[in-house]
Amino acid sequence: MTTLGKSANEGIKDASQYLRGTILEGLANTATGSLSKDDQQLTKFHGIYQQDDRDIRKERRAKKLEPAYSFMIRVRVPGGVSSPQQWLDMDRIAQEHANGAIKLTTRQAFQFHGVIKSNLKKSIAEINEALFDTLAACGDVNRNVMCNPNPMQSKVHGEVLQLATEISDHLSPRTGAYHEIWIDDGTGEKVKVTYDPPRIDDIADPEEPIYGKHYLPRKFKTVIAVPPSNDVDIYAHCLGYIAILEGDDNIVGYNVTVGGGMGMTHGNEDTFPRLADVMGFCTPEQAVTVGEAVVRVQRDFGNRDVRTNARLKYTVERMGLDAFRDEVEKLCGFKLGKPRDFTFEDNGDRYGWIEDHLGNHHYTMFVENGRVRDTDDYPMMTGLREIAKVHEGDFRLTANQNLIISNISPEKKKEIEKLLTEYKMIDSHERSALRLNSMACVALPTCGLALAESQRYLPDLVSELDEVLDDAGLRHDAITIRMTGCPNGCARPYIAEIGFVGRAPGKYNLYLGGGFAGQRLSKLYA
Ligand code: SRM
Ligand code: SF4
Repeated sequence: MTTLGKSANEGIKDASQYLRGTILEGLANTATGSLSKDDQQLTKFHGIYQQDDRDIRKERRAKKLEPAYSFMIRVRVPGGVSSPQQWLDMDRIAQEHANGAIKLTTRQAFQFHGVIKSNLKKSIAEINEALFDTLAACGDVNRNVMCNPNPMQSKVHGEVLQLATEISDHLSPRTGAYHEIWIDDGTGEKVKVTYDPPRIDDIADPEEPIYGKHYLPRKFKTVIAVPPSNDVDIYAHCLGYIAILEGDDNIVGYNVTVGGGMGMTHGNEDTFPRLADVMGFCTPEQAVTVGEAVVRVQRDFGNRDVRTNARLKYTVERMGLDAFRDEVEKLCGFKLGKPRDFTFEDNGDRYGWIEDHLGNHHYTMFVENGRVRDTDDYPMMTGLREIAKVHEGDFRLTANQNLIISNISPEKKKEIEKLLTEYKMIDSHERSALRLNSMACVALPTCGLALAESQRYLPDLVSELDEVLDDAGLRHDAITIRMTGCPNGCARPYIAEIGFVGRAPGKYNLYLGGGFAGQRLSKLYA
């Protein structure tokens, strides 16, 4: 059992009755569009953030109105895979309950913005009816598990996707709070949530056998990479698995990485981005147990007093990799193997058409900053809806905020191609290589932490840089460029070749020199 840490969030978790708080009462209060301060922390565990439209904050204040509150909902999509029906459901929820757009995030998830309080419950219920959920999409728990969306090796993709789903299920919170609050089963009775039992037998808390009532000290992120692609940016995450292959498609195990993270605070030298370390090797059968052990070590050794130093990267930095590995091995009851050789070549996506060994086709399209919406000259959202109506394969969200229309049979290819052409998506990747390797976080107007613009500004900056690149003959040279509206690093700017990090409106720190495969941190240049 963890002891109560000094950081304010620890007290909120402690008093929350396993993430219930007073969320139900807050939803019923129609006098305000907001929830109480403590409940705002708790709803994160349910995949929900309270926000307000920052573009009109001043105007509302002048009129003595409360801020224009609404909520962001993050949908958990293990491995980023969605069926066409699920795509249609997300599209409908965006139109009916949110601001009409879908955001594909840097962690292979869907986000809806602008959901008002009275629409929250039906949105979450409909997301669950679509067989997705939002539990643990945010909060101090293991979040959406990412994996390489690899369209080329379908057997390998199948295996890593299965592992991503298993880890995601296994590390999900067990509390019945989510179902009680958001999903009425009509009986008025508390919903009993059952999952597979923990693999490590030290159950201190029957309600939350893996996490305990204080959950983790901070957010926790897991990814699976398949070399030579590092599209999931494994070095930026708490826990990672690097698939080790023998032959073309035989996964013999995984190198396990720990301790990556991007977030820092301007002016606080105790906070910093950190690349993950390779800790050892495990077999496919051991992978979930190792994940659970890493979570438990972070649960017990992470810093619960100072929240800015609570991420796993600081735990690994403080303990040292060897001591951390010792604790993990103690819990696992077996030793990790020596890491195997691997090589990453890049962290970008492979655009355009690819045919796999089964003869199926996959189309990776560029979605600038993950913003799926219709504009006057680019009806992308409508086009994807029309494709989803006839598509029989799946959609895969990439960790670079792009989209793969996947598993298109040879018979269906012409029909999909026609729709891609009709809705102007067929040449989505006919852009400069700089733009194709660009990424920006949401920032203004919804993100409460943004210090500067990001997704609304980077496209214009890239247009200006394109002219410089054209003059230099570099239009087709892939260079990663990423922008964030604050130092939290949601678009992983510190491992891009060019990174812009917001300091204040119109002001950015410029970082240069990250590795093309996401394997090296950049340096502050100006
Ligand atoms: Fe993030 C907080 C958006 C990926 C590091 N992030 C936020 C919040 C929720 C702001 C808040 O706390 O109020 C942002 C909501 C903005 C909005 O209006 O939607 C936000 N983060 C995003 C997304 C949507 C950016 C995007 O444009 O795609 C990404 C959602 C991913 C997902 O589906 O789960 C997103 N955030 C990341 C990443 C990238 C990654 O994980 O690969 C990072 C850096 C890696 C890491 O975790 O170190 C990241 N977000 C943060 C941090 C800093 C954490 C830290 O260690 O200090 C915060 C702030 C916090 O946690 O206190 C944050
Ligand atoms: Fe908001 Fe900062 Fe994340 Fe951008 S990097 S979405 S500004 S928290």
